[in-house]
Amino acid sequence: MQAQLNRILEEAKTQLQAAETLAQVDEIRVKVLGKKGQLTEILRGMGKLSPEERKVTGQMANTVRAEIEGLLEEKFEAVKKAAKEAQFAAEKIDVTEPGKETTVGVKHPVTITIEEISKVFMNMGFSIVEGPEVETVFNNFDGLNAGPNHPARDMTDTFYITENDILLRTQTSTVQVRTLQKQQPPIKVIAPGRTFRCDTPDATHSPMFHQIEGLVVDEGITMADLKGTLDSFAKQLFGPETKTKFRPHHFPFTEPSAEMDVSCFKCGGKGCRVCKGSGWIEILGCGMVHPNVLKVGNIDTEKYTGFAFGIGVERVAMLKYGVDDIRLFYENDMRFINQFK
Ligand code: 2NL
Repeated sequence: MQAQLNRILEEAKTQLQAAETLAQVDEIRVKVLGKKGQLTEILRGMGKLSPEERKVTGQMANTVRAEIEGLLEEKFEAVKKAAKEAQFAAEKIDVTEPGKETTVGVKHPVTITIEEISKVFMNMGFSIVEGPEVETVFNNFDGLNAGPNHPARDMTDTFYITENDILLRTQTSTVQVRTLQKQQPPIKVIAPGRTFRCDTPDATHSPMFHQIEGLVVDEGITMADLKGTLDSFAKQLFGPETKTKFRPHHFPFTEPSAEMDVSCFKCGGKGCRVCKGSGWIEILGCGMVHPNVLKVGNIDTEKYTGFAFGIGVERVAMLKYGVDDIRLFYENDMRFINQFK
């Protein structure tokens, strides 16, 4: 029996030396110390021995058990440590390796232009208002004094969502109609955003484009406020030397109405390609708000007057950056977009 104990010990030692995983170590533990293990069997068979033999063998069995337990514990720790080291090695990060290159985007020229124009008006005390691109026919036409027979309402000029009530806004004045209905004067807002018209795309037309409209309503607002505000805007956007001139025009929502030209920022007014030789560039439409439009917001037209204007964003961007085809703005060709860094 003592020879057997020695063999068990030696065998356990050899096997433990070869073990590489926690599972293998545990397998050895079960084989030797488990319920049906080799050492357990020996201890069970000790009943048949004489008292002296039992004493000696019992002592030896306990020594062997203690030694094997110690070896198991040692190997268990060693395997655990080796596993952790292997994991560390596998997950090691080379901090000297060059990073992955990331490309930083640029702002779209239309965004840059909207931000530039908005900044000028914000510095003059205007707030920015926004509204939905899908609108009611009332907010887009009737509320702006463009009655049922106005030509812009034609199916061929406007994208209708439903036959009579819902459309894609053709101008951002819809947002100002909403403002007039929500808020009493003083009102001083600009409404930048996307607008839609049934146009076949060419170098100067796109079915989707951007507008910034402005609206001021208060006591005692006159054409002088309109001219002063828009002249100051032109000088801030195109430079302090810029001159402005106002030509009579017609819009259903303003009376009187005008278009504003700025002296050519390229040639200073002498005449060049940008201004097509005239020295002037048309930049926006404007006018004194029609009383019928103020009435939509239940505004007392005896007490309050106002002025409004509309600027085509792409047109300003094309002029400022010398872009000769509006479609370039929507093609998402990075060779074009990256030029506006
Ligand atoms: C243009 C002309 C214009 C307005 C827009 C407006 C808005 C309200 C009341 C009155 Cl709520 N007018 N907007 C006025 C005059 C001209 O835009 O040629 N835009 C590119």
